[in-house]
Amino acid sequence: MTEKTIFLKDYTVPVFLIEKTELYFDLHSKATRVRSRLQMRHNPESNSPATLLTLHGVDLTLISVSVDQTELSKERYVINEESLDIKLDGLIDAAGGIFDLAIETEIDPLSNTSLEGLYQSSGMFCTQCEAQGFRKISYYLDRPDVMSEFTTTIEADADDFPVMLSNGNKTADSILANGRRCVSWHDPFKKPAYLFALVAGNLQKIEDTFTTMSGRDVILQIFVEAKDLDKCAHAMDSLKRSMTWDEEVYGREYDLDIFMIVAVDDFNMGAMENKGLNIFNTSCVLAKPETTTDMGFQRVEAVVAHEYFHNWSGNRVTCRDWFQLSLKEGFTVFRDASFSSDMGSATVKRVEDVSLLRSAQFPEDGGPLAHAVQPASFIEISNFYTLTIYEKGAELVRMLHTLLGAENFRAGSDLYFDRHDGQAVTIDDFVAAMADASGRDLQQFTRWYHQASTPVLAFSDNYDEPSAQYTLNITQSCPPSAETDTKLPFHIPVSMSLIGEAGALPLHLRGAEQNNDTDDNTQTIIELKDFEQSFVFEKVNEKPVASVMRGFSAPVRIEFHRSNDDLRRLMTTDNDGFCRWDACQQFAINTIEKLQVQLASGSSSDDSSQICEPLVAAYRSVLQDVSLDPAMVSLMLTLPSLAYLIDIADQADVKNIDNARETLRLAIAEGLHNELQVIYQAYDHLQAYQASAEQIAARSLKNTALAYLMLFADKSITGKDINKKQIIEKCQWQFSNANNMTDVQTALHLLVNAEGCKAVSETALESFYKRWKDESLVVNIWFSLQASSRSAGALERVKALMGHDAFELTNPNKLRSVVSVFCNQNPVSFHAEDGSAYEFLSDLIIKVDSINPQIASRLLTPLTRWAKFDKARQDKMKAALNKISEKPDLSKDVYEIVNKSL
Ligand code: B3K
Ligand code: ZN
Repeated sequence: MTEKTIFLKDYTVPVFLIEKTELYFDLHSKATRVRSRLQMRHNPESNSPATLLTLHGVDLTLISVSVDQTELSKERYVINEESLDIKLDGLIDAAGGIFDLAIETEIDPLSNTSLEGLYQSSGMFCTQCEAQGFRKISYYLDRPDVMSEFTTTIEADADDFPVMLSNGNKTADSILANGRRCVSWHDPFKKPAYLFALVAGNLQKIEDTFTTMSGRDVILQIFVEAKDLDKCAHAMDSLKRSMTWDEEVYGREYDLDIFMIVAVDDFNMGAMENKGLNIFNTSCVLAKPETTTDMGFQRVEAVVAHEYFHNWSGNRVTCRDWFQLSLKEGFTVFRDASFSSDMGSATVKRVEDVSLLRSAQFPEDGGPLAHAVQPASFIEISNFYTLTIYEKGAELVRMLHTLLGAENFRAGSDLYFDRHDGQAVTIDDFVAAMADASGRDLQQFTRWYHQASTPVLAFSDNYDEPSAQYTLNITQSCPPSAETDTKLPFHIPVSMSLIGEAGALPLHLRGAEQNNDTDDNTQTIIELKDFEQSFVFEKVNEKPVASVMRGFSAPVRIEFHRSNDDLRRLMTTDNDGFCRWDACQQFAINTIEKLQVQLASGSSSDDSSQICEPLVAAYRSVLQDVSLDPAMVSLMLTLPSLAYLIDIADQADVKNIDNARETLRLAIAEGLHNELQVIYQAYDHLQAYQASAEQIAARSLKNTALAYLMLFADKSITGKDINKKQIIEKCQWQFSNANNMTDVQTALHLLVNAEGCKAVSETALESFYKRWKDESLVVNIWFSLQASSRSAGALERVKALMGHDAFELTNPNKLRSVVSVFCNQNPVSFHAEDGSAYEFLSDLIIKVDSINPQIASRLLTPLTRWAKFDKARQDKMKAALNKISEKPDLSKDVYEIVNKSL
């Protein structure tokens, strides 16, 4: 099988447009009838004649087609696997090119396990149309540059489906002669089919109102199963905060009279921004302290905001074609990240985002699936909902914000929305609005959208004491990738300061105009445009340590060889929170790399302690700084993830990296035992739960301390007089008595991972399941805890979990919490030498592909990273990929990933 590649360069405008779309759904589980009436028009901008109309359609049974109320004979059309060709010659008025098209199709929502199109899950009908799911509902011009005014009527059994929803405002509700109920909705805003939504189910709702900046009242509703009504308040609060924030920060007001959110358990991703009717994975809407971790609360807030913000960045102004996906996703992720940072701690949010980039987006950008933020081609667009499109895309928007400044950026966004309201546009249009509003030349900047791979910035410096001059040299390079071998230099904002013994020094950059707009003359943004540039700072009266890429001002790899003393100065003195944290990370990486060499050579553990000591000492000073936000301290104490350490290794010896990392963790646990105990005690008090930044920070630091204390209790042989049993009892106490899931989950995780707590952890796992077996999202936590556990026999455990009653192969959340967690968060077991986990994963992917191709394709990611590992593992990983590729009838999704990664 070979699948067709679609290229951006082949884009042409649609031959036909659809002015109005009227849909009638006669809902039945196995045989839903969809009748559409489309007001069609030949597109005056198209060079093709109005003789052949090709509509998209997949897995549809065609019942009838009529043009201008006349049913077409079979000779008039051809049904292909993914389209319907209709011969129009002689049928329509060629001059005006306007005609009515009526199509009736039949679909089977109950058998639709792909969770794309219209499907029925736990009794409820729901849709997912982005990117190309509408074509599984009806024949249509399923492309984002065809925007239409939708009217939707739903007919269904009145008792089974008390709630029947679609986009826009409800216009009619009646009981038909046949006893079924019939509800109509009208959406006045033209939209592409990917934003269409329909829901019918037995749901309950919470309701609120929001008064917009111009004084209009909007009804806000969240629909869930009755048992989940007590978990909606946080999402509703988040929604109202998002609406206010978008008015205040972007001047964007909501436009319909009603905004609805529906939660569904079987969903391929987090949520979907359908116009006026967002559909959410339950995991991104439900939250209450007893069942949801702090991270869960934050995710709900972020996803609610993200989907709401799409109403402007995505819906009012949408994408011309799917190559422009990052236009809406990159911009919207940037918007939701700014929102989260305004709602909580900006530095913490930044550190979390950079950690995600480094541990997951950098590997993607350095692997066989590297693609530009605006890709040039794809086989299956579903495969391009990637960290590169979302997170790197957001970084590009962030760089524009940094380069333009907040005011010009806002002017650019106003211009973009004004200019393009109601249109389907391109990334170039977005950058042009930014350039026009600010007067900045962004030509070179646009290379960021076309050149894949993560650029590397290498810094070196020199301080000349007699002349008080400090020189910073920067070179940029970018590894080759499939789309482009040689890379032109990027336009990169490098935010920097010089840190003296007592803090940031005033800057006098040679050749630069002094920036008088701001009082802060200790920080500047250098704009790098060439492969190599040097910058000379004058009147530098002491040897400084450069603090570069402040706030992580560009998505690059940073190479800057610095001494432990320099890193320690940044850790303790830098006034940029991100750089303080990053200095910790670098210090830890240097230490882990030394440990790896030492452990591989088999020398004594005294050597290990010597290697660890400088970092432990630096941490001690961090812990003494009472001015630091506890969340920051917690982040600083958290070592770089295994995923990131694997990514930065030339060839990753996972066991050796893991041993080194664990050795360092133990050294910290031993060296800072007293300090950590003080911290744990200081924060260990019960209080009424709030998902506030302050409380989240406190819990985070307390639990980081507990993790080290437990490691100490479990592994330390040097601790003499300390009562280790007491620590384990504390952990057990926290597990049994905490009033929130963050503390309970942490305690259970620590018990499960401690070697000396087998019996205790078995009992704890059992009681946890017994208590929460009816809460599907909590059961997912229970699954994840076990799938990620470091204890021996992980693969067998995963297989057993997949046989558990609560596991369902058709539910993406379950697959994610068992299989994805095991493959991505348990690297030591996943990369077991015998290759058993690779084989397990390939067999599973083949099975899942016939159920849900999008999920199968996502599961492939860890196998695509084979180049990082030793030859024996590479061979086994490739064999697993080959086994999949040999399977006939693979989905396009899996086909594309497997073939590109081999
Ligand atoms: N736009 C959707 C993602 C759709 C994914 C389709 N495979 C959610 C979001 O980014 O907001
Ligand atoms: Zn989005």
